Amino acid sequence: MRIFLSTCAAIAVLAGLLAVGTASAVRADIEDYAFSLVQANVKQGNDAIVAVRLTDKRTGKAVADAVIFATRIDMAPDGMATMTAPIEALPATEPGVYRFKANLTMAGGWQLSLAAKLQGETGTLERKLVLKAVP
Ligand SMILES: [Cu+2]
Repeated sequence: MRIFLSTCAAIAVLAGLLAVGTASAVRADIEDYAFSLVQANVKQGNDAIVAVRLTDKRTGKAVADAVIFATRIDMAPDGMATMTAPIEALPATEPGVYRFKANLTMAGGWQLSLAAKLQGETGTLERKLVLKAVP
């Protein structure tokens, strides 16, 4: 009985360690990447181009070949969270830089919501970036 109990305890401790190790590894992976705006100000209009850079924070290097979705762009920064605009992906012209075309009809602050799937990483990287449309 005593042996049985201690074996169970050992297994429980081991399982706990494994669970903790897995959870922190997953979180560390996706948190190692960052989005940044190539330009914080973009020209207001139908064909506003928004470019974001995806980098690996551990190396500072650009990350190409990620699948990025611009899930939403809205004017939440200017108190107009319900004011959205159409946005579509454009072909990349530089590795690690992801470009979108948006119909930014109004000058002011816009919040871009991004979701990314990275090769070899579990989970989805979700970030929001604030840019400014200028006349
Ligand atoms: Cu607005």
